[in-house]
Amino acid sequence: MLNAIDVVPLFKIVGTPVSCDPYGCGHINDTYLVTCDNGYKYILQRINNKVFPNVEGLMNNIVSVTTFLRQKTKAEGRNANRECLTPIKLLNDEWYIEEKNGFWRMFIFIDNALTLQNAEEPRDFYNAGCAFGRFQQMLADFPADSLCEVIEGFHNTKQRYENLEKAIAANQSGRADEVKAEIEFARARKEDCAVLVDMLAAGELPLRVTHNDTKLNNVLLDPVTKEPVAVIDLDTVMPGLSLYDFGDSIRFGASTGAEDEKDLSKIECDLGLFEEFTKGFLSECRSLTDNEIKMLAFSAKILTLECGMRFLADHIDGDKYFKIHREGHNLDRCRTQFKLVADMEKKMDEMNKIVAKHAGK
Ligand code: ADP
Ligand code: GN1
Ligand code: MG
Repeated sequence: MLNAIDVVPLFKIVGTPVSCDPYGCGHINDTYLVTCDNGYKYILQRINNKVFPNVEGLMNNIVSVTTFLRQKTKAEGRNANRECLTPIKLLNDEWYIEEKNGFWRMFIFIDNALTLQNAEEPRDFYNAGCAFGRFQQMLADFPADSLCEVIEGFHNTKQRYENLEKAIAANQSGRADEVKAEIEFARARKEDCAVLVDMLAAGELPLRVTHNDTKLNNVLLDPVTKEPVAVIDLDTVMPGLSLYDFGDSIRFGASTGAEDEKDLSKIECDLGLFEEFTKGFLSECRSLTDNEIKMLAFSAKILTLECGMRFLADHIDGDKYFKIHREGHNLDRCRTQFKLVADMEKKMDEMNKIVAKHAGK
């Protein structure tokens, strides 16, 4: 069985590795920063194989999307090693290695860039909006049908609702009775869960290539100018709705508190931050249809509800999916999401007005 440091020399790196330390705050993969004697740095990751059973499909997606983005970036005369996630091959020319301890892959470390867990100033969130809007715009002519669906129904909120009901029925942890209020909160919004899925099925919303995990900490910013540097964490890139990327960004980044804040009085949806992201996203992503624009504000509520239901289902399942760092961690996360949903419901008219203002409608 290999440890992270033992895997490093199997990749085509420049220099001799001198350290390999855990890095970042992701909920899914195990991430390490590798530093070499010559100053070169790399990100080594053990892919969470329980979450991503089809590692080959996942890596094929990442390689084809990053190759496409790198070509476009270079054609615009820009630095693709800094602005695009860049996978590193193994000595045997493969993109990942499977061994007893898991599946490993490596990327160039994008140095001198910030990962924020929350916006330090409103402009950071505007810049995140630009980054994700631009990401989607750049992939507008990428052949979507060449990508595999890495996690089936990832943002199918209707299916996520059904999964929650299944978790409640199975009650593997025995905790279902302790979370009656949260279960009722989700059940009261069952109809909402079907809206985007049904619009997609009816052809009222277009299928696009989307990121699907647009947390603020999945975009890197320049530490001086705070302008976007790169969009990272491409594990869930696959066909989806533009609304998934917009909604998930708002869920995480427009909250006034951390995703796992225990003091719910600190949690609300900050309309100033909502406006910053909307402005940035719409300035870069220019091809949205009228229906997409109409549903942007609503998507923020739905993606937040969906994530809350996923945390709740995982709490009831006994914390099998998301990494937890304390007892009840997933329940705390669920509660912040539901608090945000309730707040967004109150603010929906204002959110719609903000969208209309920046969409020029
Ligand atoms: P997870 O899926 O677990 O969230 P990520 O791919 O987002 O894993 O990586 C976790 C963190 O590691 C990111 O939030 C970021 O801080 C850092 N990171 C990942 N890839 C890179 C990279 N290529 N360059 C710089 N930092 C990175
Ligand atoms: C996970 O990988 P990370 O930490 O960026 C999750 C997202 C959730 C998010 C909640 C593959 O994202 O869907 O919204 O946690 N990723 C996966 O924080 O399930
Ligand atoms: Mg991440």
